[in-house]
Amino acid sequence: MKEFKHFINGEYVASASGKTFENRCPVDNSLIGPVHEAGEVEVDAAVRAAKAALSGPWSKLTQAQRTEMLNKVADRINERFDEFLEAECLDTGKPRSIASHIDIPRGAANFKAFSETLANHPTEGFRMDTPDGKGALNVGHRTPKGVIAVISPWNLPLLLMTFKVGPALACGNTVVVKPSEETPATTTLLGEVMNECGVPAGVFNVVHGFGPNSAGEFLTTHPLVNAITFTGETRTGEAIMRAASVGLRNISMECGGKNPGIVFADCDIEKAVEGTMRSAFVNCGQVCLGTERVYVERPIFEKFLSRMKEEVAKLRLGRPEDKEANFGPLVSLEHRDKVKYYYDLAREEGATIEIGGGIPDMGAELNDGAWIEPTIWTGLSDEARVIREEIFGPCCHIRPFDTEEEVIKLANDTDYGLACAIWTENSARAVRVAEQMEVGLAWVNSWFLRDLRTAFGGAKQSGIGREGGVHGLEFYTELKNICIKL
Ligand code: NAD
Ligand code: 6OD
Repeated sequence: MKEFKHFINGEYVASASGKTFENRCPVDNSLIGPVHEAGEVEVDAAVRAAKAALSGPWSKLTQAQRTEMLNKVADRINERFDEFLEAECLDTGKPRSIASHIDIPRGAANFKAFSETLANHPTEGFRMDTPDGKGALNVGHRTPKGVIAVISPWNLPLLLMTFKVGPALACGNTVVVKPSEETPATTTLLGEVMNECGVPAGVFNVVHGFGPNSAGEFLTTHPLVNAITFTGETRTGEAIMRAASVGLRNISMECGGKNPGIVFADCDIEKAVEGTMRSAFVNCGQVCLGTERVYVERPIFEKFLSRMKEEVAKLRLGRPEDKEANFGPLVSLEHRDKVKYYYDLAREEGATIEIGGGIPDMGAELNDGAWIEPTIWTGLSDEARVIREEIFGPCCHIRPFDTEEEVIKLANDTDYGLACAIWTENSARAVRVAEQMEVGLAWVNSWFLRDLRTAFGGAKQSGIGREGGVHGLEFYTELKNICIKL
């Protein structure tokens, strides 16, 4: 049995209160082990350790030394790949074939990509005229923002946490991470890697627990936290924004989505089916960028729908270690209740259930797990709640459209604005439509294809700010202008 402790000032520590909660594997609801729940005492200790580390050996490192250290962290994650893989798959139930291609490699890459991009980013400089004719030089100077609180979700636990920790540390900050209560394992393991790579104590800290009246709230309301970076639901983001407003702390928000897929009749239909299958069903549909609304141009609607149904029928549900399996359970029984609620609501709202719609019989060994069927609906009204609310499960609604103008309007008719996927072989149309989409990320003939130098984030209720590449610099550093009179 594993035990998940906090990682504070370079050491694993138990909660003073002795309070723990259970971490269960969603494959069969078996107990993985107890997780210590941080109270105000542990959160305060972690934040103070992070604050102190800002003026310790960490602050003396040059950018090049920091880059070298973070590269080592990336290498060490790769050396301990199998341990990270096992931990991630136990916590989430996802197939190893997926975690070994997405979660763990990206978890490592996040420590290399940002430090290298930032190290090569120029600083702004302006020479100005002055009345005495001698002029002045303005030079931008960036310093770390300070202690960064990182609040992360459960769907891609290592990947999404390191997407923030990587750039935060590359910019010279220190961090206190509060991973999701559902997935404490890989963040806890990362503490060992930090120690192995010589990252000074207090630079990387982890506290476990829940949101309200627990570690999440204690961390985001702590006055010594200088900025908060969050990934999770929009409603949680609102609560964190309220907490951040006290003391005027900066925030970066990566929140929910209700992303459209737009399939034009001039697409390569097999590519569009393959891409939409991934965007709707990979990671059991638990990807913020995932497609829950698919709009298909009428001439190919029937063919596209029938190809999607054929492919869904081929999905293989199974344990993470099952080499044939490409579809795992949802992250928890609680999340399954939420997704199942929407499956039932779809029926009530008049959907035609094209495939799926229920809970599969997985046999005696797995029936206690959080399994759910991959599902396709048609026939819902554009006002249905199933069309408007984020479900975060393996499901999509497919609806025909007739004109480009109509589909742009439909796709944008949402409070969210994270991502879209456009399928067409007409590049002029692809650009025209992409430019009109109210989203932070528009993919054409692809989905979740990531270049870590690019901006990542959402429009509307999907987020505030951009991270990725040099964009994190604005958030993770304080920019000072130094004006030198010549
Ligand atoms: P969630 O909002 O329930 O939880 C996210 C984190 O916030 C967890 O660590 C949780 O404990 C913490 N939290 C909850 N309430 C809090 C509070 N009041 N104060 C401080 N912390 C609090 O989200 P989730 O269910 O873990 O993840 C799924 C959601 O995340 C979906 O909406 C999905 O779209 C979104 N998401 C967005 C992105 C993105 O990049 N835009 C990426 C992944 C997931
Ligand atoms: O690829 C990334 O950097 C990223 N943040 C992906 C988010 C996926 C959401 O579930």
